[in-house]
Amino acid sequence: MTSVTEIHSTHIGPQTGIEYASRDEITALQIARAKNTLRHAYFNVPHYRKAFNETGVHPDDFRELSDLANFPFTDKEILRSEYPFGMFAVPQSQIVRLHASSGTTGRPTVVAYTRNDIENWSDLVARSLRAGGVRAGDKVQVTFGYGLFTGGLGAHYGVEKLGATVIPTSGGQTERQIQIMNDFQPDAILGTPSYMLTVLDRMRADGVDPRETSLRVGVMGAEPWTEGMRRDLEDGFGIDATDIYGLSEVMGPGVAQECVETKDGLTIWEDHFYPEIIDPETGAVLPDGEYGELVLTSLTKEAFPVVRYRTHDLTRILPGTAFSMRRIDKISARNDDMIILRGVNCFPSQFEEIIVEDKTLRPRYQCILSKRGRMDHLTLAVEHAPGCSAEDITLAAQRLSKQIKDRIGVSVQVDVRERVESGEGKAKRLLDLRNQ
Ligand code: DLL
Repeated sequence: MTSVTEIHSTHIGPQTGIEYASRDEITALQIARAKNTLRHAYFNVPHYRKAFNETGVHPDDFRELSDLANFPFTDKEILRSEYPFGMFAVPQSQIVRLHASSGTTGRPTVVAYTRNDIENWSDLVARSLRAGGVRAGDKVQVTFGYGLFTGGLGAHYGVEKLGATVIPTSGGQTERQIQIMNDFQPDAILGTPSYMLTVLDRMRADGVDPRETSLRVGVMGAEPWTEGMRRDLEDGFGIDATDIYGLSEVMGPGVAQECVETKDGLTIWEDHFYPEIIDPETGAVLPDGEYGELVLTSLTKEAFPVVRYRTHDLTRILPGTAFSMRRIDKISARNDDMIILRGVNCFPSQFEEIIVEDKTLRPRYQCILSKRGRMDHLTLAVEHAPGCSAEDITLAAQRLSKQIKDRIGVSVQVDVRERVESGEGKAKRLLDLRNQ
């Protein structure tokens, strides 16, 4: 059994863990582990064997990390077509857990974990939370949903592994969350940034000062959020808020995490994942520093290895700062959330950046795409702050549409409302009604 002191010596205090290893050591580890993963996938998952054979590559062709570019991509469509268990690389008797990601359409993707996979995942979430400012001995309220979604249980095991106390409230029931926060006095809270905003607003509406809670840090993720949203949450609760990234297909939360001391992007835990950035159009691998789509290869997963999984998340790779492992920039968008309005490409996060600057507005918003004749039409529904007059609302709408026109170059219809439902888990920022 790993004791709390051992966790301390690995992830805390002396900088001796793998996160601080030299680049050469990390590269050597990645080569050895990527080779194992390619062999494991090829010999145990029919899809990978077929795809490698069709591309004319074999795991033995892999000698250095750049060779990975010769291997085929994997995407969500492939995982869906193998629904439910076709991509598993071990017999079912070795699988201790299943999760699934709902996806917006059709079949979910089902992912599996062996006991070792759960151990590694818990270690990585513990490492992430530590980097994000949570400490052994803290009480941690987990508001990510528990169930097939990886957020709740993934965070839960990591909190325990860190040696902290988990308060598994799961998502929703905001009044109860606030009551528990008041009674149990947590030091840290984990959840989606949009839900954290809901909690903040509810406290204010109930006359509770959110800066008076026991909270010191928040570790938030599962959806894109801007620096402006971070400022709102940090100032609102009087906490440090850091960003946690992950996706079910690659593991769940804890693939990358922002460091509380630097808040300068998220360190990718490169001992377990190999990142590439590609041009989403051509599939070509781009050099570090250039923006594109993040592609991830798992390096240690047993039950569900993934080779060159296309995340659709847009970012760039940056050199390490707090750790020797490389970072990714905060993910501001997914390429499937891109809105093209009369030829101009834009993302919901660009609207968010403008919304958070206006104190009359709340960063609770939704982009609604519809058809006006043959043209695409975008309505931006945004919530206003409490206590606004009709005139305040009209002026705020005018300011916002002008700012959007000036800064992004598109015309949108702004609809300032008292409420915009963004859900209790991940906020759905884009509603596409064009085919209805
Ligand atoms: O959202 C896992 C997770 C849970 C991550 C809790 C962090 C915290 P999925 O439901 O499979 O898994 O969704 C994965 O969510 O490809 C991104 O588009 C988005 N996403 C996750 N974290 C972030 C983040 C979980 N920090 C998809 N910033 C990913 C931006 C994020 N987008």
